Amino acid sequence: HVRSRRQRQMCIRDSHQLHRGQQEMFRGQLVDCHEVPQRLDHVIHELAKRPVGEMLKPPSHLDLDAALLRVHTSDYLSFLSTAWTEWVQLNPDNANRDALPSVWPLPGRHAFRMDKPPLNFAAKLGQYAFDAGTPLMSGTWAAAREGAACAVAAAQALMDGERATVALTRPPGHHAGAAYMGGYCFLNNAAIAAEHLKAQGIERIAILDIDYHHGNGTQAIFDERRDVYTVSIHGDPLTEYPFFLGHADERGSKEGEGYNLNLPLPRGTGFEDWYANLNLALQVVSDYAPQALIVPLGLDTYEGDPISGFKLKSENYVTVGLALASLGLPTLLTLEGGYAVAEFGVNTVNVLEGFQSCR
Ligand code: OKP
Ligand code: ZN
Repeated sequence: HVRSRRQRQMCIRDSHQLHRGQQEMFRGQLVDCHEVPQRLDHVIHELAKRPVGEMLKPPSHLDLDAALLRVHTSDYLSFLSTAWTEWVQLNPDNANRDALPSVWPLPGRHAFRMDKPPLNFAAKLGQYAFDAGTPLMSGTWAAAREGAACAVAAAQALMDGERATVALTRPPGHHAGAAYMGGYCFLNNAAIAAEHLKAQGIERIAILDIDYHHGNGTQAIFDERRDVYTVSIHGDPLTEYPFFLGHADERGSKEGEGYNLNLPLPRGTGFEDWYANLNLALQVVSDYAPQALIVPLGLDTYEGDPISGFKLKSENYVTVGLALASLGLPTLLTLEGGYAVAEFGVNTVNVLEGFQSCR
């Protein structure tokens, strides 16, 4: 399938600013959100100084609903689309408060009734969210949709012959499952991009997640699939969020057995050990011989990240970008975590410049 591809990267912009949560529940108290609009503003600012490609907006004619339904259940999407209205209907004062869940059914663990979904909206939030750290507010649905539109547009641009495309998404996506939100994520942008590529005839896709946190949503979505090989390098879930998935013995199920690889690393891991694992992951991806690579790109592996525990330095991200490009695959990057806000732009663009420098 080797065709001549343009070397250009293309970044897709969205109206992410509509999503600005106020506070998240963190160890028993509400703290200011880490996942803030300024993150992406720093990336856009840095891209203006060091352009790596064209900045495009997703076209308006995209069939976004069809793209979302390839990954998410219709009941979850309809929950998201009416969530804010229902939250405010619960209590008019809620108009100034973000929606956060506070009660959960622990599906599969107890005799809770899963066959009688509650009508109470506070309970519905608990049905569709796996943590209390993911505020949903008035602009969340619009921003998440725009982010997903960027992912679809980035996937389409790969189909149209780009060498690499970047969906500048926020909120992030890799923790969102087919029917749940959590970890600041609502729609799984990487999975949506993968399914768009599949719908356009791409048969084998690798997803290599290098965010600090395990991409539990993406793993779960493709758990029983061998046409999408999921790989994740992340903080060991014994001590790191999202805690309940991401161990090395999770190799995929049924048809997908052998098509998931987790590389958990201890808190405190520095670049040398992390990079050895990246190269291991790249070898596994290369052996799979996919037609496209999707990289959920988190910059929270950075030494200065306030909620994470790896020790990568800003200059290391150039090497990371080069390594990703060395596979020579059509590559789509989605933006995930990274909470050292001031350094987020430089670190992100370092990856993109490193990628660009590969000949
Ligand atoms: C998102 B991404 C618990 C809050 C814990 C959540 C971290 C989400 C990271 N209430 N923090 O992978 O960067
Ligand atoms: Zn993360």
